[in-house]
Amino acid sequence: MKRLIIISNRLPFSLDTSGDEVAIRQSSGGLVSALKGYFEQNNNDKAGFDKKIWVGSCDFSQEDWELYKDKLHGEDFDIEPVFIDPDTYSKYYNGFSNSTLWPLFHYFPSLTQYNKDQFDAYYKANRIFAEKITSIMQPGDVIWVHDYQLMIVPSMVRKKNPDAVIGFFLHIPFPSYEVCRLLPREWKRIILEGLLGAELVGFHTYDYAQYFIQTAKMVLGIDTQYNSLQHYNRTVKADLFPIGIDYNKFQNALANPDVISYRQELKKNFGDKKIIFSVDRLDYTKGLNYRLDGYENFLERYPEWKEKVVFIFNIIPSRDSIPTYNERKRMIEEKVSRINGKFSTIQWQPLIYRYNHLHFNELCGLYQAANIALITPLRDGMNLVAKEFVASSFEGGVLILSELTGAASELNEACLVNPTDTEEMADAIAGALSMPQQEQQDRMKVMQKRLSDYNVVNWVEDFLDQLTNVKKEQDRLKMKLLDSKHIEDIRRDFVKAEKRCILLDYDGTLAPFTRMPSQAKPEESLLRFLENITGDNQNEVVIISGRDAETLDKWLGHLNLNFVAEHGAFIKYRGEDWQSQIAVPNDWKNEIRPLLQAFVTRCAGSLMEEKQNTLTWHYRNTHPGLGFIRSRELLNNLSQLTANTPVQVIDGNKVIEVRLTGIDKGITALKVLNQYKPDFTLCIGDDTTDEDMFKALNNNAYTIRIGNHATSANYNILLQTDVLSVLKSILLSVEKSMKQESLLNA
Ligand code: GDG
Repeated sequence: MKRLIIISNRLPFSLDTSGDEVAIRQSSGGLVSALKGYFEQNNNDKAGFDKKIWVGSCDFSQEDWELYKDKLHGEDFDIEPVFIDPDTYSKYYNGFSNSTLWPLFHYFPSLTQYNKDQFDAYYKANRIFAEKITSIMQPGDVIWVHDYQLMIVPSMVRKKNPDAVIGFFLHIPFPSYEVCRLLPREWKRIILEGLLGAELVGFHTYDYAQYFIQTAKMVLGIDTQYNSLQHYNRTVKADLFPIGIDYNKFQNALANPDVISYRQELKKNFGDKKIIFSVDRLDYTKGLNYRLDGYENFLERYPEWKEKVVFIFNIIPSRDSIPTYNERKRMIEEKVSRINGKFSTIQWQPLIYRYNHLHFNELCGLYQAANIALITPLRDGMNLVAKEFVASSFEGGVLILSELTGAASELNEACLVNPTDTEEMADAIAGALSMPQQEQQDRMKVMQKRLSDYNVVNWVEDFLDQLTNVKKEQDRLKMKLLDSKHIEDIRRDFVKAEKRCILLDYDGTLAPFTRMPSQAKPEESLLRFLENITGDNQNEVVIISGRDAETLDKWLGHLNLNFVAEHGAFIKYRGEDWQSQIAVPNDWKNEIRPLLQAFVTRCAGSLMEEKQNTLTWHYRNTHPGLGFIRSRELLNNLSQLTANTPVQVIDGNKVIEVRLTGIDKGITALKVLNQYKPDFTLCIGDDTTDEDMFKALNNNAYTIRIGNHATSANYNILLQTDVLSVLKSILLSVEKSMKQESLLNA
């Protein structure tokens, strides 16, 4: 059975047990509106889920749940409530979620609290959610975690269920790195690693996704490529999925008799006055104060509109147990009274303020009756109200929208304003009031087309499709992963063979990368292993590296090994001297060296390495963004400088190398094999330069690449730290490997 498990902080309803009959009250809010839309419309969805389950916390006790759960059958989904004790819940929800993450992610660092106790409660609550998910999970389930309250859940679920399919969607903005870095380091790391427990992390806009990728790069130092992030042995994708609305629900409301009569009543009450409308949860991110200032500025500077316009200003109660929210309410109410006091006449009140929930029909009636929707948050992940107003339009209407909402990146035909610029807002209101009807309709049509083409069902399906694709991509890679059965097959051939050649790259394969190339000296365990296998005359072990001959001699020269230095410029067969493979003079380096030196100066942390036949620019220790940009510039410069020369440029793993053409590890590996004519060949490497070997050896060798890159090698090993144990299991006979282990442990 294919099941979709949705996880959000709150279940989409509450239970009212105060009367004789238990009543179910549906909650309002962006996420609930969106997902309910999907569940209701789409019982036979494309993804083919047989069952949908919603996991969330609730405002009823476990006892009440047991009593009333049967009443909840018949919904479009099953319900799995999560019970969190009130103290933890308050610190997790009012505390860390809404007094740390919410203000910070909406660019209100001055309102952000940093409280360890609250972070711990957030961690604990996330763990309770993760445990609940793990307890109901079955193989094949798709897990979709929602929003900022649950950012650690993906990694917690992953830990217990390594093969789980997990998606995460963030409904609020992801802030730029400069803002995100204000969080204490440990919290930042836990949160980012939490998100990277998912396969796919979704955002509303391109910018949010980019900020996330950059922050992950800066904080965790991980590798990224476009929108893929390499986290340990997994590839995680970050992408944008601008949330849609249930478009038809708002279009259908145009023909709903209750909505029509409410709309007509409104129109009758206000006569030919133009209606400006807004509805928001009470929240400092919504820019309510500036909006009132903007309206006041309009009334002052455009007196010709006096008595011809009315602003219906709706506030929906929200988070009233957090002190900041209550203070704001008082400030707003004072401002509303002041504006009304200043401009009202006996027959006209310019502002109608309401502080309560609206019935859906009432909301639609207001959307339809309004000439202008004034939606001006200081920050908003998306803002569904703007989209709902557009979907409700039937004879025009103008959307005035803050440029700092996610919706602004999709609704270009709206009048975009900066929400703090009260003068611009006033001008936009005046402009909208006198905009010709035809222009209003033209703009609306373009936006409506976009909203109906990508509605909430498309949004859900798009996200789930991408999630499946990322998982498939991971599985494809997994099929190449070297497992114990492959090891056994390779080992069997190794044992049978009379002459064996083992070609091993050094950096990133036998030794981990270090800050400075000179620090990557071989570990004692590696030296003992090499000594052990080279003790058998049937084995020819070749260290095939980009390193210079001197370093290889210094670190490994005392062993019974073959060496290839500088990718093949020099070869040293076992017991012989180094032989140069190059007949051309090295004066090309004089041209290239100054350019590389200039890039060292232009990019702090980078360094140039000069070998006899190679010049290398390393940028592993630079700022990741800057290093990458400079490397692209350098490649560009080099391609011009090396045109029509015998020199090639290689774009490696955080290095750019310049060396003579005709020298590569592939050609060199064939030379070595020709020398020894083995009946068993094993070749391991980690870099682009090793791909030459994998291709050249083709089907005549077992080839393995470290990391999860696409490769011509037969297999991948994900981590460099696993290389030695893999080599031991293949190359040491059973008795020898036991002896080796005991030697190592001695
Ligand atoms: C978060 C992000 C993002 C509101 N009051 C009533 C009511 N609503 C409905 C609206 C709309 C929804 O709630 C509000 O959506 P928003 O997008 O404005 O905001 P948040 O709830 O803060 O949601 C936000 C969203 O997630 C989705 O990803 O857009 O940026 O902050 O659908 O119609 N509906 C009714 N009565 C009300 O009183 N019937």
